[in-house]
Amino acid sequence: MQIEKYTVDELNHQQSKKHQLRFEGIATDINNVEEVLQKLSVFNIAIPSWALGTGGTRFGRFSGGGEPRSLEEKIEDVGVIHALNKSSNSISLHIPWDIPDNAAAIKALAAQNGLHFDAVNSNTFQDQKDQKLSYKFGSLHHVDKAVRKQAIEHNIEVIKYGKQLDSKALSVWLSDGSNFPGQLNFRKAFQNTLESLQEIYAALPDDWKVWVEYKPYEPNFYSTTIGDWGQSYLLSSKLGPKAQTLVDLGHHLQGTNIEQIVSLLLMEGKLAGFHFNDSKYGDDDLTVGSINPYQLFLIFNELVEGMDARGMDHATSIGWMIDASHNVKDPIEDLLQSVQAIKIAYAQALLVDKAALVAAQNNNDVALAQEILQQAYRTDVRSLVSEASLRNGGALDPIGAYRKLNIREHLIKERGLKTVATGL
Ligand code: PSV
Ligand code: MN
Repeated sequence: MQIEKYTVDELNHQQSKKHQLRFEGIATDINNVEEVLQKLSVFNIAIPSWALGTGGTRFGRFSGGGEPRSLEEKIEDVGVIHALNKSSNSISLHIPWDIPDNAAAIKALAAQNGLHFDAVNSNTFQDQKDQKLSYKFGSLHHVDKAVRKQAIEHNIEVIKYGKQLDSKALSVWLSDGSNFPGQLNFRKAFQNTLESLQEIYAALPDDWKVWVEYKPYEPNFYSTTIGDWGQSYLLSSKLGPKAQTLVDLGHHLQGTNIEQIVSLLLMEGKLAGFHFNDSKYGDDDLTVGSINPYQLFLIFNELVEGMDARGMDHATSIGWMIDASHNVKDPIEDLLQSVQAIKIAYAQALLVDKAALVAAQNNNDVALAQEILQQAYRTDVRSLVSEASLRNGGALDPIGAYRKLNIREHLIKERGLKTVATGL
């Protein structure tokens, strides 16, 4: 379904007085407001093709209605998100869940919706119907060379699909690991993974990257072969300049200082980008900013500082993506909320008084350093995010607009109540 721009404009018009008052209130307080707005307006966050349907747990799945039944409908849903927030101009495909059989037609449909293709993701954590060898005991780290070969070939095939769509990165997450002590020789598992990744690396086009994601546990509960950022960094360093480490916010043990990891990876030029989500216990895949928005702000504070230190373009030099699962919410609403949360954290990080912070750090003025960060974090920047969206032709209040335009009801009418999207 396509959203007519005039319907969004009408809604904006109804809210414009209230917005203007709020925006002017904050704009006078910020020296570089135009620069902040400009940065916000070019900042986009990719949507994963697997997050547009209702997720589930191992205990069950409760369908939401009107879910996309095909890759085409997933692209249309991302088109809806982008039409409302003007901040989600790309989609990331998971293969084989979303194989673009007719790449030219898929690309044309995406372009019609103002979208392009972000990283392509391989999948060697599940067995597919016609697959010869099983990944029950892993894929790229497997003890059997034939299984490793099959997984390598799959990744090379994913690159082939990505090339057809003008993607520029292959994103690899392995569930490889062990469930019990003694099951695995850690060193051999690591070496096998490295050698397999080297073969995949050799198949990358010159202008591509491979993003190596890490995760401490699940589905394996004793060890994961790429379990943390150190292991991923070791692999990406050994692989070469086209390999980098991908940070999924849910892939850390409780209490991990993610902002410090991000800062050091950025310093080394090894930060591939993000899978954004939020969590209270583990890989909960909850809406970004729903549990710990302060941590999200602290991560963005390191990102802005670190990227500026290296002269990097905030919007384009690393990959920004959501990786979440929506078990009880409407996936489109959840994704709209996540994008808003990311933009809010980014806007707050842009407001940090950097010179004052550096001075406070150099003077060991701990209290002042905290005050400076919290001054930015406690600023209500929502009207800045709205203003950026408005100037881009989006909605002042994307979620409100989604509801007022009855989009889910339209989708249910068009697709039916009991549709199921591919993915987890
Ligand atoms: C694994 O938990 C993960 O975060 C990886 O990024 C997968 O590709 C994605 O979720 C979808 O299952
Ligand atoms: Mn992920």
